[in-house]
Amino acid sequence: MKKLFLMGRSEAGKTSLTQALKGEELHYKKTQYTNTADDTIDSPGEYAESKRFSVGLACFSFEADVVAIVQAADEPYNLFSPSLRSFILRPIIGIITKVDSPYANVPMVRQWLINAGCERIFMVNNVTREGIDELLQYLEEDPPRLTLAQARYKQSLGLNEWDPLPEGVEYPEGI
Ligand SMILES: Nc1nc2c(ncn2[C@@H]2O[C@H](COP(=O)(O)OP(=O)(O)OP(=O)(O)O)[C@@H](O)[C@H]2O)c(=O)[nH]1
Ligand SMILES: [Mg+2]
Repeated sequence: MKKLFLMGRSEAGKTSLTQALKGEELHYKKTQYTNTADDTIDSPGEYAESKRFSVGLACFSFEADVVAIVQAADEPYNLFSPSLRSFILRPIIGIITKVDSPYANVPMVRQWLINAGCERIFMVNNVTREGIDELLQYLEEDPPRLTLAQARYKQSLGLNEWDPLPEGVEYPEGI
C-alpha cells in the first residue's frame, strides 16, 4: 500500500477524501495540524495558501510514497505553480474532488494539474464515493523498494527511482 500525502487549499476536500478512502461517513473536521503517522497524510489547506508555509509541504512529502495535489472542480483559481517536480522527489498525482459541483470546470482544473507535473489524475466525488475505488486500486500496489545501488543505477539511466526499468534492461548483478 502506498502512503499518500495530500496537499491543496482549504475546503478542497482532503479530509473528506481520507474519510471516503476509509469507507467512513463524511463528517466535517477542520484540519489543524499534519499527522504523518496516519495511513494518509492530510495537511491543513493554509499550508498551500501561504507562501511561507508552503515550503513545509515539500518536507512532509518525504514521509510519503506519493504526493497528491487535491483541487476541487469548482476552484476559481490555481495555487500551484508549474513543474512542482523540481522540488518534490516523489511521484505526483492530481485528485479532482467535488466533480458534482454545479460550478465544476473539470477541464480547467485538469490542465492546472497537468502543468504542475501530475503523472496521473483521478476524479472523485467524496459524497457518493464515485472514483474512490480507482484511486484505492492505484494505492494498493506497493511502491518499488530499492537498494541504494539500484536507485543509483536508475539515476545513471536518467530515471526516477519509481520509474520502471526500460524493456530489456536489468539491474547489474549483485546490486
Ligand atoms: N459536494 C461535495 N462536497 C464535498 C466533496 N468533498 C468534500 N466536500 C465538502 O467540502 C467541505 C470541505 O471539505 P474538507 O474535506 O474538510 O476540506 P479540507 O481540504 O480538508 O479543508 P482543510 O482541512 O481546511 O484544509 C465539507 O463541507 C465537505 O463535506 C465532494 O466531493 N463533493
Ligand atoms: Mg482538512
